[in-house]
Amino acid sequence: MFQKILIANRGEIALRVLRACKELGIQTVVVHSTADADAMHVRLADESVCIGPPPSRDSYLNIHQIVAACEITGADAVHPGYGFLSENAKFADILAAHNITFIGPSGDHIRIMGDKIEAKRTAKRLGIPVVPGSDGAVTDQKEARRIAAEIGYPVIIKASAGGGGRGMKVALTEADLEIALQTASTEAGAAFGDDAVYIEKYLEKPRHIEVQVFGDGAGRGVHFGERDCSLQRRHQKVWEEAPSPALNAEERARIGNICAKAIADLGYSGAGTIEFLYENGEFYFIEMNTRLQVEHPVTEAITGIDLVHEQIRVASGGGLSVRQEDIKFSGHAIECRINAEDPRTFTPSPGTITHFHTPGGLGIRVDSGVYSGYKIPPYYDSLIGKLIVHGRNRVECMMRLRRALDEFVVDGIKTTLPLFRDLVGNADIANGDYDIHWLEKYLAKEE
Ligand code: MV4
Repeated sequence: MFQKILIANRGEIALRVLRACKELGIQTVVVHSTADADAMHVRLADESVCIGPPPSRDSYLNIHQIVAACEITGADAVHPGYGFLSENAKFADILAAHNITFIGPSGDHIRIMGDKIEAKRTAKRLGIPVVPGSDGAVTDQKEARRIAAEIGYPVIIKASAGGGGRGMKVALTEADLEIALQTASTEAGAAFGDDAVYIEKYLEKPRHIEVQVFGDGAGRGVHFGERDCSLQRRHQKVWEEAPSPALNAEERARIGNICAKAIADLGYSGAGTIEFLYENGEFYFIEMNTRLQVEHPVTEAITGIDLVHEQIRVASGGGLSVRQEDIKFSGHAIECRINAEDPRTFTPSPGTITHFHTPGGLGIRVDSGVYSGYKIPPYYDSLIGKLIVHGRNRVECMMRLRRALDEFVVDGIKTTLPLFRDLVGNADIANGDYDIHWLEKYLAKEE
């Protein structure tokens, strides 16, 4: 097991990883920018190293500074959290070259999944159902027209270097195809330095359902069920739940087992998320994330398993603590992302939190790095905390969530709490009847 882990992140996820390290008796080092000197994770860590000025590229993304911090403090592993360097293959490779363990998959597996064309090809080879479309990159208009005619309109053009919604164009008919292909490719070249694009059948009203997987790097793979993350705005998830209200146990086991086997065959190590669009009872792979995700606590709530413990165990060579048959699903969990934003326009609202009071009681978890008197710096993303509620079933979970939202107090800044107080009372949400477009349509109506 590791002696000392360096946490290369900030905010609630730095605290989340710190808690796991403490439970496992592992010493902790955090790195931080000058803007985060007063952050909770800096106060609670055994050691801290200031690695630069506020902009991320000079601090949380500065690989050399982070490696130096490892050398100075004698850390034997790095947990990257999510965002920042968590899916940076070069960072994983550099750490390996310094004999420091990256708590995550190999640089090669990160690289494969970062290239969306290569990711899709790999998924298909491993037996995962994918969205019908081109076999690889599409370069000329004639080929694009042939493929689009074959799969049928509407189609979507996606950047291979994109992901998370960046660099996509929809063509409703052949008349739109030429411009869609051209603009997608030009935009991808400008944004990512890679103009490769591919074509897929455009699914009009899918849900976003993702499967949590883990590999031990030695040919074993397990799944921890799915999360439904359809409630999002501009590709930012807002509300996530497990299990998905749309699936039954048989569908869950079928897609879960396909994913677990794929992870085993790939020789994948650590936590991963296989993302699908789900429409008319079918799953279609879109992307794989090679990191721990913001919404991992809903999976922890329904399985009772600490996923950060598992990441650390696997990375240290101790293997997974569970076999597939040990993973049992119990009840329902919902996560609300509390952002320092206007609840309607989502305009960031940094500033000082004058009063912060979190709900408690059975089935309530709040992951947050903020406190009364904390000043939210304007340089980073606006997530200030997550409310995770667990109940024996979805109805109980929703009742408890409504109560928890009533107890939650965040004064001094705007937050997304009022939006969640509206959503818990909405009939579609109560019925689990929503797709990836639901929230944006709802917000447009409310204006
Ligand atoms: C799609 C799609 C419809 N059809 N692909 C957006 C994020 C990126 N991960 C993939 N995305 C989409 N891919 C096909 N073939 C619709 C989306 C999409 C979306 C997906 C998940 C969650 C929210 C979304 C919002 C808009 C579009």
